[in-house]
Amino acid sequence: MAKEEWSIADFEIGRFLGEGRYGRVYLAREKQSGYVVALKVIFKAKLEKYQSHAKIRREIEIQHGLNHSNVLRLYAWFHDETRVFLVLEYAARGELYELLSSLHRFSEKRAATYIASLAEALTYCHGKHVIHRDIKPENLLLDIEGRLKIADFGSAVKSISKRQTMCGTTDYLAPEVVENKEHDHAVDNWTVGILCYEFLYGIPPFSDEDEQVTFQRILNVDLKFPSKPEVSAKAKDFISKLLVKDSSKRLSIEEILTHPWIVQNADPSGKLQV
Ligand code: N15
Repeated sequence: MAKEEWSIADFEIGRFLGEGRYGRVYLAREKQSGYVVALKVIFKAKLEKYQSHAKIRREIEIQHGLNHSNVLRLYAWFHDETRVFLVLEYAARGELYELLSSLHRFSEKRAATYIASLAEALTYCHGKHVIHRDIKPENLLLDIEGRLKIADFGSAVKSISKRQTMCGTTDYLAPEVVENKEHDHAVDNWTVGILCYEFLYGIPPFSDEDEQVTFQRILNVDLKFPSKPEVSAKAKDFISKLLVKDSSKRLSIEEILTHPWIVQNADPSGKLQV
């Protein structure tokens, strides 16, 4: 599947997969090769309401330049009069979040494997100066082999996603984001700590019905490890070294990958069956 100019006529459209940033995502098949993809449809009218085409174009180009086994591929894009289409990698096992909901929590092996895959993806992206800033279970997908894929690099876009971030996912915000201070890729490392806790305990560490309480718990790093479910001392050590208020003192990505809990538990293939 390599071609200069694509059009919607090249694809058979299948079932609706979900609502992504800016648009709807459908299962699709490229007619010539039979290759199965996820096709995202974005209405230009909707884009105009929020931001310039140039900005979206830049974002597409960033995403298009990324090629890593733990980053969901953007294979191609094209447009017609009214719509922009993104030809994305199809992740057959769907959202990691769904798996976490059905299993309630992950084993240490499963948690460490996903965290290591996430760290590999972040190493790659940080190396290309792409900061994610919106890692959350909903943006993590699983391919047919059970490999983790980061689906959405919303780095350059602020206007629409900001509000959603502020009302939907308070749980994942780093202290420096809550305080509206300058921040860098250490924000992603904080989020790795939040996700790891959520994988092992089934709920994020600072959650509260009252968002203001969550903000306070984040700012105070009010981290508690319940006695049930039982989690190993090494896993708690790992989480404690990521959920550190001073961003310069958090484990670096390299230190994540060499921490004893990761080394001893992560499956090196990154592939896990359910
Ligand atoms: C502006 C631009 C550069 C953004 C580019 N990035 C994205 O559009 C990121 N994005 C990826 N937004 C949506 C998706 C997406 C890709 C959503 C869902 C899927 C996807 N690939 N595969 C799926 C998928 N597989 C599933 C299997 C079972 C149930 C649901 C599934 N969704």
